[in-house]
This record gives sequence, C-alpha cells and structure tokens, in this order.
Amino acid sequence: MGNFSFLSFVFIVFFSCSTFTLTGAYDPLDPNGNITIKWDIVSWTGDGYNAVVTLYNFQKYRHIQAPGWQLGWTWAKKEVIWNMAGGQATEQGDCSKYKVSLPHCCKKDPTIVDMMPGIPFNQQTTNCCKGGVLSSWVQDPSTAISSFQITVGASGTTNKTVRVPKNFTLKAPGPGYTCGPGKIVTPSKLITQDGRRVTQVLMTWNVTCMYSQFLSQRTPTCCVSLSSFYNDTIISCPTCSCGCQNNASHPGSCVEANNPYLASVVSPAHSNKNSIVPPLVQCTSHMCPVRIHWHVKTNYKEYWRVKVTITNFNYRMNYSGWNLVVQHPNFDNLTEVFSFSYQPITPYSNINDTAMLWGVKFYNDMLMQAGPYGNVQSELLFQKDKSTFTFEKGWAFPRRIYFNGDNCVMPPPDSYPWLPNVSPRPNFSVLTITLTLLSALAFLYTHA
Ligand SMILES: *[C@@H]1O[C@H](CO)[C@@H](O)[C@H](O)[C@H]1NC(C)=O
Ligand SMILES: *[C@@H]1O[C@H](CO)[C@@H](O)[C@H](O)[C@H]1NC(C)=O
Ligand SMILES: *[C@@H]1O[C@H](CO)[C@@H](O)[C@H](O)[C@H]1NC(C)=O
Ligand SMILES: *[C@@H]1O[C@H](CO)[C@@H](O)[C@H](O)[C@H]1NC(C)=O
Ligand SMILES: *[C@@H]1O[C@H](CO)[C@@H](O)[C@H](O)[C@H]1NC(C)=O
Ligand SMILES: *[C@@H]1O[C@H](CO)[C@@H](O)[C@H](O)[C@H]1NC(C)=O
Ligand SMILES: *[C@@H]1O[C@H](CO)[C@@H](O)[C@H](O)[C@H]1NC(C)=O
Ligand SMILES: *[C@@H]1O[C@H](CO)[C@@H](O)[C@H](O)[C@H]1NC(C)=O
Ligand SMILES: *[C@@H]1O[C@H](CO)[C@@H](O)[C@H](O)[C@H]1NC(C)=O
Ligand SMILES: CC(=O)N[C@H]1CO[C@H](CO)[C@@H](O)[C@@H]1O
Repeated sequence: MGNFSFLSFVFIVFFSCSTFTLTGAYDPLDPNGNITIKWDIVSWTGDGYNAVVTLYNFQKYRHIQAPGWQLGWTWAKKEVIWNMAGGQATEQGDCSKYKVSLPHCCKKDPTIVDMMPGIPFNQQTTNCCKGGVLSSWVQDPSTAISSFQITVGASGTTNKTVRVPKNFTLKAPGPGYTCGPGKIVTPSKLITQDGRRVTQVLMTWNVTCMYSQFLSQRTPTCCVSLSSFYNDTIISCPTCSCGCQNNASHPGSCVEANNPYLASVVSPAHSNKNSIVPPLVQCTSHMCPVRIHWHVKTNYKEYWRVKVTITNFNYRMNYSGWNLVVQHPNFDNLTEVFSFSYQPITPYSNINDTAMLWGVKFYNDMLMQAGPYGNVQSELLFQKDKSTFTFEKGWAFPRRIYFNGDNCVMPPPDSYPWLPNVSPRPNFSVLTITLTLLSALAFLYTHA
C-alpha cells in the first residue's frame, strides 16, 4: 500500500516534469514572452532617414545582463550608418568609397551595442546607455526598454524606396534568441513631453525575437538540492548535473575552493569587453555554476517555513538582477517573503502555483562570484491549507525551479527526504521519549 502510493507519486512527478520540459521556443510559464524591436523612421534626410530603434523585453523572467545585448542585421541595399547616438556599431568596416566625410559604419551586416552608463549627458538619448542590460518585464518594466538613434544613408528617402533590413540577430550572454523578419506595421504614435500633442512617425517596422532553448547552451546551468528539519539527509544535486569532473581529459575544467593560487587562476582575461566569458566553476560533484537549496525549516500549527539559498560556484560571474521562478502548490497561500522581491506568475489565471523571486535592489540583487560572498538567501512563510498540506511524499519540495530562465536539474523524486515515520511527528517523539525513559529506568533498576 505504502509502496504503491509512493511509486505512483514518483510516476506522477516524473510524468509532470517530462510533460513540462521546455522544447523549442515555447515556454508554458511565459507563452507570449518575446523581445520586440521597433524601428521608427522619424524624419527623411538628403540620402536616407533618421530612426529610433527600441528594444522591449516583454519576457516575464528572462533578463539580459552584462555585457549586454548585441543587435545585428543585414542591409537589404547598400545602406550605411552616418551617425548613431545612444548606441554604436562594433566595427566601422570598409568606408573607402566615401571621400568627404566618413560614415560611422559601412558594414553590410553591422552589429550594434549599447553605450555604457558613464557617457556624457549630451551624448545620451532616452532609454539608452545601460551597457546593454535589459531587466525582465516583471522585475522592472521601466528598465526593460533600451533604444538608440541611427542616421541611415543610401537607403532611399520615401516609404516606397526604403527596404526593411534582413536577418535580424539578437545575441545575449547565456540564452540565445531567434528573430523573425521585420514587418511593416502601422506607424507609431508619439506623445509630446507636455502630453498635449500626438505625433506620428513616418514608417515603422517590428521584429520579434524569441528565446530559443536550442540556440542557448544545451547543458543545464543550475541544479537543486533539498533538506528538511524532519530528516538529517541532505539530498545534493544529482552528480554531473551540469558536467562531470574530468581530470584526465579536461585538467583545469574546475577549480578547488581551497586552491592557494585561486586568485591567479580565476583572474579574468578580458580581451574584448563585448565578449561573453565562459564559466570557471568550483569543483563539485554537480559542476553547476549555480545551486539552489530548498530547506524545509520549521513546522508551525498554521504555517510552515522554507529557507531558500542560491549559491554561485562560478568564479567568473557576478549575476546582476538574478531571478528565480519556483513552482509549488502552496504559493497560493504564500504569507511572507523575507528578503527577496516576489510576484506571482499566473499564465493560466486559475492556477496560482508559480512565483517569481528576485533580489532587493542594492541589498541582494547581485549574486556575487564564487567565494565567501557568493550566495543570497531568504525565507518563505506559507499558510497551510489543511486539505492539501503534508510533509509526506516530498510534497513540501518544489516541483520546478528556473534560475535566470534556465530550468534547473532536480534530484530524482525517489531520493527526497522521508518522514522518519508514517505517524505524525509529535506522537513519534512522545513514543521515543517514553521508550527512552523506560529503558533508562530499567537500566537504573538492574544496576542498582
Ligand atoms: C510579444 O509580447 C507582447 C507583450 O506580451 C505581446 O503583446 C505580443 O503579442 C508578443 N508578440 C508575439 C509575436 O508573440
Ligand atoms: C507611405 O506613405 C503614404 C502616405 O504618404 C501612405 O499612404 C502609404 O500607406 C505608406 N506606405 C507604407 C508602406 O507605409
Ligand atoms: C539570411 O540568412 C539565411 C540563412 O542563414 C541566408 O540563407 C540568407 O542568405 C541571408 N540573407 C542575407 C540577405 O544575408
Ligand atoms: C510593434 O511593437 C510595438 C512595441 O512593442 C507595439 O506597441 C506594436 O503594437 C507592435 N505592432 C504590431 C503590429 O505588432
Ligand atoms: C582532480 O585533480 C586535482 C588536482 O590535480 C585533485 O585535487 C582532485 O581531487 C582531482 N579530482 C578528481 C575527481 O579526481
Ligand atoms: C564582481 O564584483 C566585485 C565587486 O564589485 C568585483 O570586485 C569582481 O571583480 C566582480 N567579478 C567579476 C567576475 O566580474
Ligand atoms: C496568488 O497568490 C498570491 C499570494 O497569496 C496573491 O498575492 C495573488 O493575488 C494570487 N494571485 C491570483 C491570481 O490568485
Ligand atoms: C531520510 O530520507 C531518506 C531518503 O532520502 C531515507 O532513506 C531515510 O531513511 C530517511 N531517514 C529517516 C530517519 O527516516
Ligand atoms: C497522534 O496520533 C493519533 C492516532 O494515533 C491521532 O489521532 C492524533 O491526532 C495524533 N496527534 C497529533 C498531535 O497529530
Ligand atoms: C488556509 C488558506 O488560506 N487557504 C486558502 C489558500 O488559497 C486558496 C486559493 O487562493 C484559498 O481558496 C484557500 O482558502
């Protein structure tokens, strides 16, 4: 009987995990998540146009962190970029055709990056200059937008002669994106600063880019470990969750935490500020850059408490603006989150079992590189719903966890900490105490 229900629990957890596994671009927790690029032509020039290009990160919980986004495209004709503000092309390319004044960029397939925050104010434009960092829409919609201005030449000067660029690409650290074609849409309307007049741009096209599990690195980047107050066993991340320690074929693939030369080994070799640095992780059995630990800490009459700890094992990364998405059926009765920000994520409005958690600004929104400060933690207090609440069969553990939008590897359900006994704990301990007292008395009696 007990074995049967446990096996069916294992089956159900396994089945629900596998049906929810992300495939391709579709994400069941954020079905409409996308990054939209809007290209507004605001005026015509002698040989082209001025435009404002804006990136909107409409994804609920995927952000773009330093070193930021890189936007690319292929010009449809022989266009050049005369000037840019609030962003820049990474390479000028061959501008030898131009004699009098030199364009900013003559490449057929330019790559644009954001400016860094420190540039002079007279060179800044609205929503620019955040080093390419875009927060997720739930964390902060006001910083989920990035834009730059561009002056294009040799493009045609009417909406009949201008061509939409082709093959848009959006690169970001970590996850990969695939972009659709640019589509001409109804021209954007802009409201003047005093809010008293609405103007309309001359022409607009939109490009939609979707997160792609396929383009992103295939190996997982995080794993989950579990523990509880009612069982001493700590269930660690599955071995080789993100890779295996392999001294023979990859010496130096990881670093021992107590290595005396740690500082010299991990010193980042930044050749290019825009390049994405591969992780250098601490040697662990799971080899993941990030581990999430879920500890069932306390049982009260009406409530129960969980401690969540996120640990960074990557010596080459400070995770700025990190976020966690956690699925557990008790999130509909979450009472308090102590030192993280929280918002429920409800893609299907009747189910309220998924929470987004992220750091408090200037307090723990930065998960520091591996080492003594490389962790953040918080406690969650849930109110028990008597009809569903139980410590049995691993119910108190999360069903799924994402870190920065990546699905974390969970321990197999049959390894979850068990209750020491099927009977409730207070009865069990009363029994234990009685037995202990009895045997102590017996001992005293026989040795008196
Ligand atoms: C992109 O996201 C926005 C905001 O959620 C949504 O309105 C739009 O339909 C999405 N676009 C696509 C192509 O899914
Ligand atoms: C171009 O502009 C004209 C009006 O100037 C407008 O009627 C037409 O729809 C526009 N075409 C496109 C593709 O935007
Ligand atoms: C766009 O990309 C596709 C596939 O990579 C390629 O076949 C095509 O030639 C590219 N178009 C241009 C204009 O570069
Ligand atoms: C184009 O993108 C902008 C900004 O996200 C949005 O407001 C507009 O509705 C989009 N247009 C279409 C046709 O999707
Ligand atoms: C890998 O090599 C290092 C030093 O060479 C050693 O300390 C470590 O124990 C080795 N790890 C494994 C799993 O063999
Ligand atoms: C992380 O941040 C700290 C403090 O700002 C800095 O000293 C360290 O170099 C950063 N590490 C990385 C890998 O960027
Ligand atoms: C989900 O639960 C949270 C926490 O109790 C609550 O704040 C939120 O309003 C709920 N949302 C829905 C859609 O029920
Ligand atoms: C704790 O849980 C493990 C399963 O993860 C189980 O093997 C062990 O017997 C449990 N300990 C007690 C005291 O029940
Ligand atoms: C102790 O066990 C009995 C049945 O054996 C049960 O009725 C009672 O509710 C339990 N006490 C507690 C505090 O759970
Ligand atoms: C005990 C308690 O507050 N239970 C509530 C948990 O949340 C669900 C759905 O929001 C409510 O219906 C319960 O009453």
